Amino acid sequence: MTTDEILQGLFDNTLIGNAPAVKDLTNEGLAMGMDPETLLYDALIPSLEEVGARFERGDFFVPEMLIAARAMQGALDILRPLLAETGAKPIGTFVMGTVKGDVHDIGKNLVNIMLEGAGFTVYDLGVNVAPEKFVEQVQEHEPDIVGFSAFLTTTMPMFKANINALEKSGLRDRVIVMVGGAPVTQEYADAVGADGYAADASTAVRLAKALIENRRSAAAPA
Ligand code: B1M
Repeated sequence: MTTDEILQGLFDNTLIGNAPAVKDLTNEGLAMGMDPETLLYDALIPSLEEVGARFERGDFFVPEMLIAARAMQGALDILRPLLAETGAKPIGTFVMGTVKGDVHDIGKNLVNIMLEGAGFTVYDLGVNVAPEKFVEQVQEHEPDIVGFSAFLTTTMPMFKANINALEKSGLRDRVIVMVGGAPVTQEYADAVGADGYAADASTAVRLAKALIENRRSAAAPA
């Protein structure tokens, strides 16, 4: 098989939710020396984008989205240790979750993988996380950053609800707030009062490092 055939096979089989084929092709691509990020960004993510486009057109329904997502998760299980570089020095702590009302977790999981690889300790609260749970976990872990992920325009307002809950508990000034997810924009992040927004996992890692550095240098004695 050529590398192009691996990428095409991954795209096609994710699209139809053929999880065993996606796993086999992922392993085969890696055995051929293909870069894990190439498999991810040139085949798996574009395939889920196509799933979304078909859902919007009414060609796909929720079950098709679900089996495509499961096929993608299988590939991610294989790619996870490879995407997370090892040996990075501890940089900071992150509490992360998908907001209340939202069960999309693939994007969040990818961000977590990259954060862990860059040396962050990540506490993943999972999906459908209520504001009270974020508050409780921020209190418990005292992270540098709390991250909210949302994939639905109807759940994005939970960013503001979460920030309000942090404010009410007196925690807002003690933690950096980052937001992200497919429908989120910088403008929206600014409007709800988040400290940072990233469109993808690599940008999220770069931004998280920069925000922590800024905060630490602002707190350091002159
Ligand atoms: Co859903 N879904 N879904 N879905 N689904 C979308 C999001 C949708 C855009 C599809 C479409 O219409 N084109 C649409 C939302 C429309 C809108 O709100 N405007 C939609 C809908 C409508 C729904 C339901 C309402 C459908 C229904 O029931 N009628 C329903 C809602 C369920 C709920 O949450 N309450 C639903 C359900 C599902 C499934 C459960 C079937 C499944 C999710 C499975 C899972 O996640 N375990 C699913 C899927 C798979 C999708 C699509 C096809 C793919 C999403 C995905 O995982 N993409 C999606 C279409 C799309 O997004 N184009 C769709 C891959 C991922 C890697 O995406 O955005 O590149 P990407 O991730 C980036 C960034 O987002 C960023 O980094 C990631 C990695 O680089 N990022 C952050 C993410 N979080 C971040 C946090 C950060 C920083 C960056 O800091 C904290």
